[in-house]
Amino acid sequence: TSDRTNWFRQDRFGMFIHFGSYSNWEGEYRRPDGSVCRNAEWIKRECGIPMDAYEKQAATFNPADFDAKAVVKAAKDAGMRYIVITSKHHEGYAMWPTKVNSWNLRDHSAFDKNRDILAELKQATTAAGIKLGFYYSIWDWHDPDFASPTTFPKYEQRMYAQLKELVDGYHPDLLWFDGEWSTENPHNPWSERDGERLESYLHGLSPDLVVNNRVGKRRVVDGDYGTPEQEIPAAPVDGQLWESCMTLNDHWGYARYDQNWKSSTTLVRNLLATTSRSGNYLLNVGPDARGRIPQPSVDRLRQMGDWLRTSGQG
Ligand code: FUL
Repeated sequence: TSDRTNWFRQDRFGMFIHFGSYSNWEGEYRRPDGSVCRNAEWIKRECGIPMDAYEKQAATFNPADFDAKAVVKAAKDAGMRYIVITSKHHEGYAMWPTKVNSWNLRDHSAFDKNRDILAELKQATTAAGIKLGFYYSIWDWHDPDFASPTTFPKYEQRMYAQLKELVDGYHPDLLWFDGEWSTENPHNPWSERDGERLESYLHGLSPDLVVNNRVGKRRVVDGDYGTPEQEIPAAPVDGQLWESCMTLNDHWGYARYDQNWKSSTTLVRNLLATTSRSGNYLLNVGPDARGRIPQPSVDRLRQMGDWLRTSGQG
């Protein structure tokens, strides 16, 4: 319904957070032969890291400096009114204490077992009066049942169970799906029916959930809104709601070596270009291995907020 998207149509500007066990690599993998391979949230695949080495690295992940209040403050200072954080990226690692498997931040890390960063973010966003959404990748590199047609239904059941945990346990306002385009998926690709089934399951759990179009096949009828990536479309498609997601530098996840930051002038221009075409702008930050948003990102968010406030747009 359009009621469900009321807040989304008004709120316009959000913070995307790419944070996972990949963040612990900080963008660099030293191969056994000494050469260095660079990437961010795709490091496992793009650098061909064997699963045992990847798991070993995740076991040392300790984002002790993750500070939900500071994250929410950075978002609010920028004029952002919602946050979407990766609850599970393609690597399959859950950022909450899922009971579905042990490949998660509580059971497979060096992080404080009493902490739950999604719960902390929920509390901080609620206190600040802003919305919270979760990114969830349908594609999963870790679950052995994902890539075979005979076992895929077992994976799908676990995916449904994880999504129920997220919706019932954290009451997100939005779910941001991704990875439906995987060519490894035995449904090859994820079908319209898969998307429709998942969407109605989720709305059965929570009718108010806003869902992006990557839940299905990115048709206008899939989910509530379109998801152009790293681009600002000239015009909306068939009156569809849309949200353009974009990086602050050249990566979504943290990459220590990437200092190619967009200027705040460019960022404000992008925000205005997007909102003037009735789109939302979802601007990304990638916390480092300790869970801190890089200072150049914080600075730029603040500068955007300063501009919005002095120009009376905030
Ligand atoms: C893509 C992903 O493959 C990227 O890693 C990133 O999450 C982007 C927003 O969506 O599909």
